[in-house]
Amino acid sequence: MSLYTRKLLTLALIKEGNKVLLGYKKRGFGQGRWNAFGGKVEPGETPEEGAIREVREEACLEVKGGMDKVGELEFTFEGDTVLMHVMVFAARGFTGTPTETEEMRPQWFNLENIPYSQMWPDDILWYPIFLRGGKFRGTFHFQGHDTILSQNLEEVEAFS
Ligand code: 6U4
Repeated sequence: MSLYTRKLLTLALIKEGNKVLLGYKKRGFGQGRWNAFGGKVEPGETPEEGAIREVREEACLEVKGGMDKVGELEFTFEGDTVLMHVMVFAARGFTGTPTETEEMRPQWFNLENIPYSQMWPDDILWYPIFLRGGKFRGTFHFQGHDTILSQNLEEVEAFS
């Protein structure tokens, strides 16, 4: 029996040409970092629906054509019984103009200028897989929010 309480979360990646859209998180979990968009999956919605809703709420964009599942991540934190199970999706398309909300300040970044030093420390490990069109599965155990104590990351062909 696992001692962890699993929480299902989403992370939505928006890429267009040689740019990715990140949001500067103004409050909540990951505050002060450039994050992808996402949050808790609500009762009655699928993870993909949850990711689409978060993009709408946090970036003011409407996802078009659905999303592809590109990653599956698990995060645990030393001394904490919560396991964050994060399903990572990439938007196939979108409409609208990224607009600042109470929670996030969206900004486009060139792929050569992704601000990894101001992102979660695991991001620099898996973004390159996503950016070359791959899929990934990873687990990261943190001490605080800055130090990865142990990790496992693999590129996968598909999700079972
Ligand atoms: P509310 O709904 O305001 O209480 P909030 O504090 O905004 O929640 P939450 O829990 O809804 O945060 O979502 C946390 C978000 O952070 C999810 O999209 C997953 C993402 N996330 C968590 N750990 C991460 C990590 N190590 N690397 C990363 N994203 C992470 O890139």
